Amino acid sequence: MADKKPIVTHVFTADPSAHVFNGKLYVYPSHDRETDIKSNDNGDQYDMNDYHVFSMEEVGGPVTDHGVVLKQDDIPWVSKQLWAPDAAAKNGKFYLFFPARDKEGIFRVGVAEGDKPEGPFKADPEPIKGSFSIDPASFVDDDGQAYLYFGGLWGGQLQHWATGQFVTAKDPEPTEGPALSAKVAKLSEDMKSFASEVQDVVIQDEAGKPIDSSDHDRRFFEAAWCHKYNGKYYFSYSTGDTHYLAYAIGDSALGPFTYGGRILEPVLGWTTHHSIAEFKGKWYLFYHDTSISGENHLRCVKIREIVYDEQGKIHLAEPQPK
Ligand code: FUB
Repeated sequence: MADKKPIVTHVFTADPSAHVFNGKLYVYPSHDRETDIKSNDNGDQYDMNDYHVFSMEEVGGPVTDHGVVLKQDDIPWVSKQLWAPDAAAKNGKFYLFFPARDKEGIFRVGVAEGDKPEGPFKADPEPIKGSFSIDPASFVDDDGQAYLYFGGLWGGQLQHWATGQFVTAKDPEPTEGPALSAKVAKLSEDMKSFASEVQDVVIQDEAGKPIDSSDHDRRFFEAAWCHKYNGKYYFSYSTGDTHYLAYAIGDSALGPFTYGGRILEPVLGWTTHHSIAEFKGKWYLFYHDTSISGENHLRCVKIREIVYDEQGKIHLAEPQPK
């Protein structure tokens, strides 16, 4: 079985967040670009400065590039690095959530509003109050309550927020005890602020013990996503330096979530990042790899079908090529 083709090849795309709006499938990715910045564990080479939106009527059909829908120059608080975004719809408006470094170099999450799923989007002049770190992922529950998940280790700075304040330290990711957690907060009705305290997304093992920080095959690293299947909440994420996409299942959008397994084995390239969405009766995994460029920071988005077994476990519909 040959590997999947990228959804587009005329620009580099990564970190795909997929949603179905008005019967069409929309993908909100990062827009990777060439840079002279040297690669490092801080992710300085991921030096993106705008977003495109893509849409399609069918998986595998033609993909429309809606062009630049938001750019760094139009966001007053941003200094650099427009990383992995997500989108949401509420009350007839569309919202783009995005992480970027502020003028002090600290990652925050911003929000931009638009009238159409394909944008354009206008950013609020300040980041969401109380937001920090990277990789925002929104989830609007059946009762209309919206949530924002976020967080990412290493270059994503989550380890600097263990005390609730930004603390500079050389390598503060813990090596024992419970792993650092992704974060989640309820969003306000207008989607522009947090309507609850920021709390930990706790991932536990089958015995109810939080995943340990030494367990790099299962601990949260970055790329949070939440979706609902069959009344259960699925929190999925990247394990970072072990390069898996993993998931955990819970009874509430706020968790706790019990580790359920892996969705995807390592892809070409260091990062792995995804979203999951249902479209026309099938479920899909949206992910990226570096198959076009061979460079970690120049990625391309792909789509694979996933299926659920009777226990609610996630499987790829077709095996992943080695
Ligand atoms: O695209 C920049 C960063 O790389 C994302 O924020 C992470 O999830 C990783 O994919």
